[in-house]
Amino acid sequence: MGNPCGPLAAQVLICCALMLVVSHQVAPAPSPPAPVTRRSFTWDVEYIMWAPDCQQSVMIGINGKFPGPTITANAGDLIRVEVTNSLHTEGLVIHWHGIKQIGTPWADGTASISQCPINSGENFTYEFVADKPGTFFYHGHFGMQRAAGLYGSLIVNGMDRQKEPFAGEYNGELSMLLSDWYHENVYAQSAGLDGKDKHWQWVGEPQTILINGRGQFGCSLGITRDRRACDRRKKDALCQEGDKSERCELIRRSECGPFCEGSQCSPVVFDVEPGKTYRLRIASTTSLSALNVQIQGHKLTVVEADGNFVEPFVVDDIDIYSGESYSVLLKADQRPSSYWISVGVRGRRPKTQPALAILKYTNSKPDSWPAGMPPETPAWDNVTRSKEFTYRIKAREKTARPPTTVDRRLTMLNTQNMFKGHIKWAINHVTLSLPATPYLGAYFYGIEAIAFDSSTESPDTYDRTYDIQKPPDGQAPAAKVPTTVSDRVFKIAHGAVVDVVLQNANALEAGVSESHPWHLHGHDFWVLGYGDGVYEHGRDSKALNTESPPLRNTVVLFPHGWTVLRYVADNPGVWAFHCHIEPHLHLGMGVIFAEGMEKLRELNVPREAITCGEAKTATLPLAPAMAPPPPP
Ligand SMILES: [Cu+2]
Repeated sequence: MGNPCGPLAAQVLICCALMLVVSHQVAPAPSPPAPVTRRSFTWDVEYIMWAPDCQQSVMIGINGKFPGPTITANAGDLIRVEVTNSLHTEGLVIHWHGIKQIGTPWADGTASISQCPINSGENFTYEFVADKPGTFFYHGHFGMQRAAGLYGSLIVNGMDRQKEPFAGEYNGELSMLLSDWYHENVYAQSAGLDGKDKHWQWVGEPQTILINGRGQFGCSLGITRDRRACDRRKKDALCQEGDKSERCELIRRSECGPFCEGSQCSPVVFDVEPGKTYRLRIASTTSLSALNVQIQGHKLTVVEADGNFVEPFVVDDIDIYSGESYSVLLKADQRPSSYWISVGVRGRRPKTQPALAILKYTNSKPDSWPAGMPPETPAWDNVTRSKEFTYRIKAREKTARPPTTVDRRLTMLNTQNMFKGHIKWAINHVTLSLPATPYLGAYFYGIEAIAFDSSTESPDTYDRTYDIQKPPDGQAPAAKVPTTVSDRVFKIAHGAVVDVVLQNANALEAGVSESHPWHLHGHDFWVLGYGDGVYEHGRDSKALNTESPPLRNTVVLFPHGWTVLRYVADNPGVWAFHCHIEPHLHLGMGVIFAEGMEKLRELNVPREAITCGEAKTATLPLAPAMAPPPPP
């Protein structure tokens, strides 16, 4: 496959044109186009042997390394990534989490939704504009490839950094990409999740939390359940420099202890200068775990969430769910020394040790470990504390406010269900299964009728007699709606203002309801509010925050509670909206918004992005279903 994108100028023009359509602004007087910076990358994606937590595993690497390279760009830059799939037995896509893909929905990197998976041995070029500054990341969005290690950081700075809010308040930047790691490979994980009846197997808790791709399994820097194993590793790590014996080489490559220099699992050390302030960017691409981050002896000032500046507030620690990102200001205002950074599990009974990193003042004693025990992250089941943190996030002054009139309201009941012996997650009793033909291609070529179930839309609400406090089998007969598996979509008209009420419910087990971080592609949304129990529009809508709701791309739905969000459907494309917990999405916890499809012909959709499944054979040669726009 060649470069799927049109010439640079055309690309930029399309984006600019769309942004103008979106904001309904009068076109400014013509001026020479600003030079666009193109940032190009060539990536080879393959399975590699790596020891992210001191234990050798097979994982997905980019250009031979894990995690993938960090992309740093400025807002307005054109990012071009040529990806070669060197995974010999499977397809591949990469999603750019937090990038809106304005005018380039085919570059969103979602298999079966925005594009065909890149075949083994083939390549594909993503080309898109970094539409705004923020802390983002990228990750696999096919099968469970994210959980296999396919991810990395994507940092977008403001076009003029000095004009960014808070720019004058920090001297340097630090970056922390959080993830979790399983020793069982993703094939075994997904086979277990797909299993029927007694063959169904939950993935369980991860073995290790990773910070920038590094962790220490069972050996949290000496604070370990198995002291002897830890000591053994420590001893093994004492290979002298220059010792080229096979044993030492092996130790260095894989089983090297956390104390061994140059190890793939040595703890991350963040160097800071005393008296300076840092913008610490934190993003989470965990497969399962909700996390809490704290730094011994230091306060954190939250200033950014998912690429949007928020009203600053000071905390001792932050909660972060998969799919979220934050920037916090960190002042190196303590005695010059070393301090622990702890990252612990929230919301699930932790069987995973907290991850540790070190904050090190530059003039502190070299090689000194922090004194004292690492800070203990809050009790895993203290949901009230998580809510308190989350409810404090408010938009920074000057953030765009949401429209006040709403065109469409969708209420989404989140349930866990049995379907023909399989455990699934469902939205309004429908569990998502993706079609072979990417939706975007189906619409582009006008073959929706054969590509997926386009006879009806997904249900936009649920039977209000459903008791969210009870498991599905405890429901009254009228509310016992059978679960179906479907690839239906919501068709959203271009420009519509959409409210989504996420309504949590009880899982299969009595008394259990889980937190779900919901992520929307192609958009930021305003988080209008949260609450416990059932959302009652007449009562609860009055208390929604329409004055300072934070803009985000991921939001948490708390157990047995509700979350309301609003977005403007101003970005034609087919966008996933789903729980960011990898095994939950695998079990069907998501919906599809086919948005502004009437505008699709205005986009320069590259054929190789969307030609597979029925699109390959339906009509040859394929022609777009809609006539191209007239020449200017
Ligand atoms: Cu979930």
